[in-house]
Amino acid sequence: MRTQVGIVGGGPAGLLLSHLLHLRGIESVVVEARSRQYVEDRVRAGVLEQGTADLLTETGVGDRLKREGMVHYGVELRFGGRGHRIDFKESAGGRAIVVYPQNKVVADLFDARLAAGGRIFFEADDVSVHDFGDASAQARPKIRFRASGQPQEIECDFIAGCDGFHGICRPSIPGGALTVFERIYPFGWLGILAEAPPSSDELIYAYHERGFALLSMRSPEISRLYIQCTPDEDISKWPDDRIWQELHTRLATADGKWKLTEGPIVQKGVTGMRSFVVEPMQYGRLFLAGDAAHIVPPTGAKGLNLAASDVLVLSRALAEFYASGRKDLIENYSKTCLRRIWKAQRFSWWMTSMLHLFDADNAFDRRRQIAELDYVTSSRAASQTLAENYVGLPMEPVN
Ligand code: RFL
Ligand code: PHB
Repeated sequence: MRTQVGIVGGGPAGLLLSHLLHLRGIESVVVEARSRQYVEDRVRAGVLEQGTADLLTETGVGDRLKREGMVHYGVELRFGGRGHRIDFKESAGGRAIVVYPQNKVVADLFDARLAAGGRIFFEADDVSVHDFGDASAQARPKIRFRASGQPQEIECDFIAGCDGFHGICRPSIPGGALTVFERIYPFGWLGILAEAPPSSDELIYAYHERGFALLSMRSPEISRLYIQCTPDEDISKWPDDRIWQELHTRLATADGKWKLTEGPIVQKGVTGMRSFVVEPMQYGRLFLAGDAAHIVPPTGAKGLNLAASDVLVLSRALAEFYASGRKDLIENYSKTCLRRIWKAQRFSWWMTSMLHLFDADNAFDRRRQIAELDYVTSSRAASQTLAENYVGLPMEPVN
């Protein structure tokens, strides 16, 4: 089988890339290791930057997002038993975030691709990539895999590695061609999905001496909540009652007036936290995008948004190549993306460092964190910095 762009991975990055390429008249085939159901049921991100939401809307996959997405013009930082609102209207030029779950983004993209006759292989086994190394060579890149037990080969002009952090594309690039920048944090998040109306209209990021807690949501009926835990926390030690108890403690206000609404917990899991970037994000005719190239700790809510900006840059570079033969945008793909990625890395690291307990015995660090939170919530300049980054820097770097 032949196509222009072979895409490994049918998560948000791969599907959005396929969709954007289609709108520019470029053919692609998506090869996904899992079933559609599995990908759609995976509980992941919840926050879209304004730019990501606009991109989905402008490219025709925003109908449900418009109906069901919850537009938020602020977030709360809670510490010392008090809430402090960061107002995006005032601090981020009226821009906002949209709370809309990643699984719905993925489902909307699947629907759009399949309705437009897009080709997606699900449950592909033994996926491998070949002949992508030399951008000027005659041999065309290939994706090989097995689907329903049958060997398949896709020959293409370019391969997009959108197969997430544990995918095969990044490790297929010869050792020595890539440099890894990484930081692993000494904690993780225990996340739950609960059938309980969110106890706040906006997200609450809470700093507490027992550790960080986050109140988020998926819909007016479903809450998404997280607590800081150890990176290898044993979930079996966390019966529902213990989770609620910890959430009540960490989110409590000093006046006792704020109430956390409980409900049946329908999903729970532990996520490790890391910051990771690989440079460059391309090798010959293989381009890495999304989590395949970088990971951020979830505190800044940036992962999905970075996946979207990567594939926007890549789709424009490929469109320019096919339209005019211009290669400079493709050659600069990694450089263009990395400018935005490093700013999101910085922001995610900063939010993480400000809000988590690193070392319970380090009183200096805790005083410093409180001072930082106090500063961010009382200085106009500092709250503006948080707001501007949280709602999202421009999707493509501005010179
Ligand atoms: P994905 O979503 O991991 O998709 C990769 C796809 O590739 C498939 N795959 C393969 N396919 C073929 N062959 C192989 N060998 C393959 N290996 C893997 C996988 O099955 C999968 O379908 O990466 P992508 O597309 O780059 O998207 C990235 C986002 O999923 C990720 O950055 C976000 O979920 C991160 N994230 C958040 N991002 C936000 O922007 N806002 C948030 O609020 C937010 N919250 C979160 C998050 C991630 C979390 N976890 C679980 C890590 C909260 C959490 C708890
Ligand atoms: C979520 O709703 O899952 C979520 C929200 C904000 C974050 C991370 C995750 O920073």
